[in-house]
Amino acid sequence: MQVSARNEKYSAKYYPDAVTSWDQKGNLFYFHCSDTQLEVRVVNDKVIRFRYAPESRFARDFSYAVPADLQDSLISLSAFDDGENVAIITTQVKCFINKSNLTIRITDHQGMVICEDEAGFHWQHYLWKGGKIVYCSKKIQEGEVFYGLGDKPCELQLRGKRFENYGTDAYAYGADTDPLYKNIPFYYGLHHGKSYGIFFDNTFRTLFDFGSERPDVSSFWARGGEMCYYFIYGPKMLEVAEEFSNLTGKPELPPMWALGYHQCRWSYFPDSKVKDVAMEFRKRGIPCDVMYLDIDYMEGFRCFTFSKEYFPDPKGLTKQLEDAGFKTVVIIDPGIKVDPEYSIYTDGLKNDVFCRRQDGALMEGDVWPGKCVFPDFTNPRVRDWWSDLFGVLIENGVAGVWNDMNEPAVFEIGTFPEDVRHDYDGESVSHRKAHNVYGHLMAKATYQGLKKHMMPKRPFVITRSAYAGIQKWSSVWTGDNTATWEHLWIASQQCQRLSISGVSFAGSDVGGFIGEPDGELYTRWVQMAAFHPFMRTHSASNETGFDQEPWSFGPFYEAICKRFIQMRYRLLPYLYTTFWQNYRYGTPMLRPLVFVDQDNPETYGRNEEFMIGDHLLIAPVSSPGEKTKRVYLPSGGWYYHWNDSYHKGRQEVTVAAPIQHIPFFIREGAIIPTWPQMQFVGEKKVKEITLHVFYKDGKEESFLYLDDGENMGYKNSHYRIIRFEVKGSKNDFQIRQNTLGHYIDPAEKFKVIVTGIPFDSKEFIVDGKSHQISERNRAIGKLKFTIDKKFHEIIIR
Ligand code: MIG
Repeated sequence: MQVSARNEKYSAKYYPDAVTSWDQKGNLFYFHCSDTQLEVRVVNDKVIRFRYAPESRFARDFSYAVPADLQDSLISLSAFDDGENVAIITTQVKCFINKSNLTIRITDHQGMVICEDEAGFHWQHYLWKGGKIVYCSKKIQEGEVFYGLGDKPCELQLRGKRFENYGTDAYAYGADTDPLYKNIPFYYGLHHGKSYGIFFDNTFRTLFDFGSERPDVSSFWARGGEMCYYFIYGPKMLEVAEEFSNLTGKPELPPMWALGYHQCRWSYFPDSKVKDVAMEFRKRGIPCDVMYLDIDYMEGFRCFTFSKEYFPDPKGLTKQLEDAGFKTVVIIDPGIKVDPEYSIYTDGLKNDVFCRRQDGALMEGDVWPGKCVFPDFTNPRVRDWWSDLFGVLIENGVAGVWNDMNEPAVFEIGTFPEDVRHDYDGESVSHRKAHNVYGHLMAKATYQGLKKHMMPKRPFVITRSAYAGIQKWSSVWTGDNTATWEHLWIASQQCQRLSISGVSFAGSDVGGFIGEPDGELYTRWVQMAAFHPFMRTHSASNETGFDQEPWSFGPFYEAICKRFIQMRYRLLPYLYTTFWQNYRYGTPMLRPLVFVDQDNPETYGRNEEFMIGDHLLIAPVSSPGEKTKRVYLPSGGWYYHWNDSYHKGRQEVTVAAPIQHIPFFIREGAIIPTWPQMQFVGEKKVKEITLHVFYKDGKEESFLYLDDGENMGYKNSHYRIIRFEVKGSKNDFQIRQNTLGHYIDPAEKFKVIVTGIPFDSKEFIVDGKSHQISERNRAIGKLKFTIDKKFHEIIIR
């Protein structure tokens, strides 16, 4: 029948037929089928991009994740046609393109299949919305597990589940809520100890299925746009993460103060309240670097204004805070109030910066200020316009900007209707295509604005919504969580997952945004967040007028929270070095256990422990009343922080977990740098850095990165990198260092504290000069001495 035939045509899925011809131009390959085409771009020896064009029409080659100047960098490349397949070969992988159906099979050089298509590329008409739904399906390999996808709140391992990305203001979400705020269409597969990544660079609504629909098939698809994805080979998961960062852009270094403790509230006002809270930190000796102003600092929620009533002298306020060692961060939402008296609105109209509906009317919607219009951040001209607006904030002493509501969120209707038009850097598209990058590009424009007005100081931006690659411009937080134990656990999953999705600089609202935690929950959250890259307490206003600060739960909990915030400050050189690794190599700061020990299937399903940096393993307590905690230790040897006991890895240990402790371990052979306790970054000039050294029978390396912590000079070799190597045997232990870079660090001494020496040591030799080991050196079972920072070699025997 006519009708059903027509239906069939439009509901059918179309699969590629045989390759009729193929050709190669350098590292680009084209495969022609009767009505489809595939482009294969070999980016480097581990990274291959596939673009599949139904009906042979490629889209514009453009990305909001991958910088346009990405350099292809290959060691070697060859290709041959064996009649059945075309094989593309690099030093790392072999990629076979099946000429009968365009399916892809990628193997390593031993012939092990890493990633293999099931049906591979296919598509469907999308009659109602236009364009095509583009698909790719792959075989799930034996024992394969999956990770990644940004801010998903569930457990780390994703097999058996299905997800979608469409940025959503997910107030009070739960562990099963999907989608959330961020859109990071990137995942890892791991099987037989080898891993790869798939980055599906498509900004429409994207979907991922890891064996939920069919148990042995994984697939991803989008409701529009192009089937464009990158295959990234590891085989180490950390290598996949680093390649993904290479592709989507590495972050800059944050100002060091942003690693400190942040205090936030919806909202602290008037200005006297902000000052009072800040001074309370100093009075109680709880370190803090940053105070936030939430929406009530503005004049009627008008962005880039200050309330005349509550913040009559913003410059005076930020100056007083600065004098006491606090930076001020203010919120900026995308909604611009419709108000003919408001210059940003009128100027925006004049410059035609606001989004329009398909028929030309402005996109209007209610947010906090009432009726608003919204800049089209997908337009480079609008981003420039927006970036100019930040002058007024910088002049008033603001040090960082917090972008909220940029999914975008709109009252009543949730988000923009799909017909809203966007420039999309010159393409003119509907909201369907721009939705998932709206907040991403707002953060980009904000970052651009801060840079423009703050140079040579480093900007600080934090955003709620994002697309892949956000790390280039901004940090993130996990949105509107609740004050429950489940959410403490969720925050741990989300921060780990964001970290492996390119976005290390992430944190949660400590204690929960919605509702009130009790002292125990708040304290456990502080203990965990002390080891997260971003640490901020934030909470919403409520009827009881309860404020969420480290002292809100009485002196018992205050003392514990204080101890952990202090510990974070002493650990700043270690944390900062971990930021440097993320900036320099794209290495995730937080690492799930599977990233540390991927040959060991015991780690695949572990959610409870994570590592920060190379050497610290943390096991947050996420249920009330816990007295002990079972912790799985990955391979290697581990020292338990609270009593220095040594434990072999690849086993579960049970440790005491009283409220005064968070279980944490240090890798054997590690050198953990710390510096003196401070109330805020830069309070004291550091004269001496302490090196906590942990004996290992064998070798291990550690790093210490130093620079001025606030300016951009590190990009021009104003930094110092110290690489330590330790080497231990049954009767001696050596520590060596070498350094790189031009920065002169003011600290002149290292205080060295060695733990775990198994032999009866008599002397330590520093660059050939021997020193006797006395009782004094040996206090509390550790060896301690202070030496010139420029040493080359220490031998203990
Ligand atoms: O509709 O600015 O996630 O951190 O305090 C709520 C007020 C808007 C949501 C953010 C939250 C912030 C709040 N915002």
